[in-house]
Amino acid sequence: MRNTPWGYMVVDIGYPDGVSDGGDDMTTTEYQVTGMTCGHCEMSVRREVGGIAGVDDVEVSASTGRLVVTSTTELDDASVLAAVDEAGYRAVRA
Ligand SMILES: [Cu+2]
Repeated sequence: MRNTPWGYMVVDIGYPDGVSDGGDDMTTTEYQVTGMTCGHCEMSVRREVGGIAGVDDVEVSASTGRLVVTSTTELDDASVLAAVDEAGYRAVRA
């Protein structure tokens, strides 16, 4: 875990994100999470995964177990799996 998750965001502000013809380097990665049962579970996962440097958006569903992470950089699977583990659940790359 990095101490300053916002460091990446600050660097990114200089980027022209209006340009979307291939210049958008957002990465979406899907995972399957087991053990979530309700909205609180979703929230814990969202909070932990959202704290990873470079993560822009986290979509998670307790009913399907689907976790979709949008990030500004290619994510290290291990850090996402560790974050989910930290929240108290298990994830595998989908
Ligand atoms: Cu729950």
